[in-house]
Amino acid sequence: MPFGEIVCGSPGSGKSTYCYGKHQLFTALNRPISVVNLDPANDSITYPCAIDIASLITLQDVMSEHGLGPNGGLLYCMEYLEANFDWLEERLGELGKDAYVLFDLPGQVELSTNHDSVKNIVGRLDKIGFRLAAVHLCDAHYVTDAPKYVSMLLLSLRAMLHLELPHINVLSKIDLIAQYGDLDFNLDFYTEVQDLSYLENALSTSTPRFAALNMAMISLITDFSLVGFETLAVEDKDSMMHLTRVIDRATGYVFVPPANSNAPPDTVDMSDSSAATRPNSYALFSSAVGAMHGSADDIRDVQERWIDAREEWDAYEKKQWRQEGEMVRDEAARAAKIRERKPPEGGQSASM
Ligand SMILES: Nc1nc2c(ncn2[C@@H]2O[C@H](COP(=O)(O)OP(=O)(O)OP(=O)(O)O)[C@@H](O)[C@H]2O)c(=O)[nH]1
Ligand SMILES: [Mg+2]
Repeated sequence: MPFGEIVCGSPGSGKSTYCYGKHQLFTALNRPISVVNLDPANDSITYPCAIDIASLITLQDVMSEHGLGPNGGLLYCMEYLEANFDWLEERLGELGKDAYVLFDLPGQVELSTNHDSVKNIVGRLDKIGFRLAAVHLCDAHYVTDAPKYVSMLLLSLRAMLHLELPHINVLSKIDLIAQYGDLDFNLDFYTEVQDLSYLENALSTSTPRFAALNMAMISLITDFSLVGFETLAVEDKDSMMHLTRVIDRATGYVFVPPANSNAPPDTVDMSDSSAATRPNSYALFSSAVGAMHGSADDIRDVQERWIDAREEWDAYEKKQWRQEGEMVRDEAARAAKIRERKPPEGGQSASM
C-alpha cells in the first residue's frame, strides 16, 4: 500500500522547497520517494518530478482557451484533474505498491479550505489504497503579529476540517523568524495553541473596534482544540528528520519494516508482500509509541536554535561542517595514496 503527503499551504509558504528537501533527504536515507507536481502554474520545478500535471493540462492553455484569469484557470485545472483521475491513477500505479508520494499543491488556499476538487481527489486516492497525511505549511513570520497569527489559526483549522486527513500544521521558514523582531511569548505558546486569551491585549491594541470579534474567534479555536504546529527549517537536517518522524506516525509509516531491520526474531514479517500489510510488532513497541529522540524534538530546543542562541549555533555548525569537510578531504587523499601504491592489475608490485 503506498503512503503519501498532501503538501498544502498559502502561496510562497515553502511547499515546493519542502518537496525538494524531502526528496534529497529520503534519497540520502535510501527511502523511496516520488514527487507529483499538481501545480499547473509551476513552470520551474526544482525537484525530480515523477508525475507533472502539466502533461495533462497547463494553466496557460486554460487561460487562453476559456478566457479565465490565473485563479479561475487554476480551479478549472483542478476540476479537470478530478474529472480525469484515471490519468493520475495510471501513473501512480507505475510507481509501485511501496511508493511514498509527495503531492505538491498550488498555493491557492481555497483548494484546501472550501473548493471540493482536492478533497475529492484525496478521497479517490484513499479508495485506491493510499495512506495519506496533509502537511499544511504556514509561513512562521505570521506568529510575530497577533491578528495574522489568529487568521493563520483559522486557516489551519478550516483546512483540517475540510480535508479530513491526519493533519500536520507546520510553521515553515522557522530559521528566519528572528529577523521579524522579538516574539511576545516563547515559541511553545504559538506551537501548542493552549490558552490564546493572552493575546487579548495585543489584539485589542491593533484592532480595538473588533475586540469582541477577536475574542470570539479565539474561543472558537480553543474550543475545537485541534490546531497545533510543528516547525521546519528546510535546510536543517534535524528539523527535517523530526518532521519526518511526526508524519510517519500520522500516516502509519512507522509500522513499515525497514529494509535492514535489526528487530528481534519473529517480530517483523520480512516476506515479499507489500510493506504496509506485513505485521511489524517491533515498531509498535519501539518507535511508534516510544518517545521521539532528536535535537529538534523539543520546541524549547527549536527556540534556542533559531531565536535565543542562533548566532552561537550557526558558528558551532559552521565549525562542524569545516571539520567534516577536512575529514572527507583527508580520507580522499589517503585513498588516492593507497591507489598510487597499489600495483596495476596483473602487474608486479614495486618490491618484487
Ligand atoms: N529561509 C528559508 N527559506 C525558505 C524555506 N522554505 C522555503 N523557503 C523560500 O521561500 C520561497 C518560496 O518557496 P516555494 O517553495 O516556492 O513556496 P511554494 O509554497 O511552493 O509557493 P507557491 O507554489 O507559489 O505557492 C523560496 O524563495 C524558498 O527558497 C525555509 O525553510 N527557510
Ligand atoms: Mg510551489
